Amino acid sequence: ERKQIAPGAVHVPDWLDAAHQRELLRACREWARPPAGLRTVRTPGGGTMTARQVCLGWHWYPYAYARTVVDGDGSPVKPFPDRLRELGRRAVRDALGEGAGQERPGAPVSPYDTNIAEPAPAYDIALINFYDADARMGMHRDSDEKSDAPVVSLSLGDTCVFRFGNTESRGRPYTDVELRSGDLFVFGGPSRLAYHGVPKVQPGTAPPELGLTGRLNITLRVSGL
Ligand code: MD5
Ligand code: FE
Repeated sequence: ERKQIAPGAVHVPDWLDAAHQRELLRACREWARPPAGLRTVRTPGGGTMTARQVCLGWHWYPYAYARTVVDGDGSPVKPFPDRLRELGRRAVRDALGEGAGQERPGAPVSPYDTNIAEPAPAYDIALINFYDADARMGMHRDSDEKSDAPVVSLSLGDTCVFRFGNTESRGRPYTDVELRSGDLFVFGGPSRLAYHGVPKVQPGTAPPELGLTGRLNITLRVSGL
């Protein structure tokens, strides 16, 4: 089942089955271990994000990317695994359709074959956000990537209210969508730079057999770097 929430924003409930959810959770727990493990993100204004984060491939810190954990233990960031690159490609294909994301809009066609556009760049960043019952994410836009490739979002554990807004302001109009364990959301095209946030996590709603308290969200991105 695919639900288009806005142009380029597609929700695919239950994309990951129980076994794949367990496997992804196990990997996320492994990546969360030091060095370059789970950290609390501090914003330049002195604030603290309530969702804690792990990065793979490139390290995100407000508001740029680096190769080392510049705002943490200083370690090199963990590599971006091949299987997440493959997962990103499949997610875009399933959400947006065959061929979507395979071409870069506006890219020059190859000088060797006049009909074939250059391939889209591959997913090379994962940001993994760990939400406990009280964690939130304020309305923001993801504009630190130098690529307009769609962002792939995977949810595990507790259900949350995800607020999908507009490109003009943090306020209305917005649409609230419940994201559950195993759901896929792909944000591309005109939705890539929309404001969005997580106003609420619903404690105790995770599938009991998953063995996760709280919520975890994995985003796959193309750095363009
Ligand atoms: C989350 N994470 O549930 C969300 C899911 C983040 C973040 O927002 O920055 O880590 S990803 C949501 C997203 C990404 C790019 C574009 C849009 C939404 N959008 O246009 O709404 O932890
Ligand atoms: Fe975001």
